[in-house]
Amino acid sequence: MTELTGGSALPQERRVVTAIPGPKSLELQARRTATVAGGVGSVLPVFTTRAGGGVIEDVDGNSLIDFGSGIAVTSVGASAEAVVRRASAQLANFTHTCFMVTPYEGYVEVCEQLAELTPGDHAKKSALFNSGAEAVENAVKIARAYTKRQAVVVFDHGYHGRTNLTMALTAKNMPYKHGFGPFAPEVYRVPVAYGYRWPTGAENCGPEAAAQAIDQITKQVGAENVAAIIIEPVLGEGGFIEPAKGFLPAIVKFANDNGIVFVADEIQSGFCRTGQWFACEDEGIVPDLITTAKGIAGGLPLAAVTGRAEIMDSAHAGGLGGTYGGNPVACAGALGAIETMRELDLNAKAKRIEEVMKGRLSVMQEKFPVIGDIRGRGAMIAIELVKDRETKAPAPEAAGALAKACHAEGLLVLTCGTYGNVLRFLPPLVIGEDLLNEGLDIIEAALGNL
Ligand code: PLZ
Repeated sequence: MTELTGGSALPQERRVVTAIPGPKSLELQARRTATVAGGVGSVLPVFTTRAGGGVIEDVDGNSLIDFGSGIAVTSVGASAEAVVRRASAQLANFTHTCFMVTPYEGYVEVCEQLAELTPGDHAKKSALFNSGAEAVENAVKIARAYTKRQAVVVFDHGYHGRTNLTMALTAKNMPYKHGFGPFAPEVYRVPVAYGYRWPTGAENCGPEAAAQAIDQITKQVGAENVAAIIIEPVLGEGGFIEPAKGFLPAIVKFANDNGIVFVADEIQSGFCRTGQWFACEDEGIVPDLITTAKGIAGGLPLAAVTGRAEIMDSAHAGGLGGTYGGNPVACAGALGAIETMRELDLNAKAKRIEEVMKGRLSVMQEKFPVIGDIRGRGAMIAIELVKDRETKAPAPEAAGALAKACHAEGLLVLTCGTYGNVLRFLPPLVIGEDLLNEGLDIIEAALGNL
């Protein structure tokens, strides 16, 4: 059990002893409402005391099965032994010097790991930051410095963050952008190969969507003005959309042919989440730059831009940085997380989670017409809910009701999608198979009670 859960000492069980949220959580929620800004939401206001392996314990003594991983972060669990050991040792030695003031080995080691693990055998360099949004912003800075061009191309349903530039890159207005403009200029959005909703069907979707995207870039922006094309190899917040086969290679070829920096945003899909170190490996794609965060550091705040050395080196000395970027404790956490991923072969675990989930979800799809589509890879799996399978009218109410029903039973699930109608499953990769199945039982029962 210890090995399976990445070293978490927590009992790996679901335990519901109060209503969820329970009385102590409700008390804390009242304090929170009085002092925490209303704009900061929470999916489920149960206040956490401990978390690890596949569970989250709350102040009322409940233990929830975790199908969220803190939005795809705690792939190794929320208290993985190697993360705790390395980060604690680092904490005792020093918390911070600022890498731009006096450097330390941990930062360099993380960059060495990134060079080894990311796709392609070219010379690579990295720069470290604090959040995913910050990594994406820096990828744009680097691509602009390298190409001496300004335009940035992104896709329908894309999500890249909440800072000003990344809000512009993010597709969905509510809740991410509404009322927060004006947004950064020189950002252009083009179609993505969303197979399930492609008018002429999923089989034609890849090449057709690529042709449309490339046509729009050429006609509306001009390839010679484009610094970067940024895409999530599996679109996360937009609804776990896997671009239809052929789409990504066509876009990469277009970027390569036109001197455009191709950026894979693997912040959600990276680090074993999809059963590979990076989701873009699936179609043999080698990005020029890759942005990572979330799963990289077992829950500590760390993000990176990694890419071709000549592109990464194009920003002038002193042009990239930030006080905390590559904090030593976060770097130690990352080295612990990567160690755990290798030791427990978490790519294999993610593939097994896919097998179990897709097997069970396809049986549910036969019984429940509300499940329009099952998709995703590894431990990044989702169901898209529809009012009826003919029109594919989105059913966000069903997604909300299902999430609520699961929460009441002690299963934490998240929703996503441009239409809010996708229920997504992102368990820690170290979750035990019994908990995984118990979670799926709860989803099945909730579907039956819709
Ligand atoms: N790129 C692909 O998934 C973060 C957002 C949750 P930060 N996704 C979760 C929310 O509602 O804020 C994300 C991502 C992709 C960039 C980001 C941004 O990463 O670390 O949240 O800034």
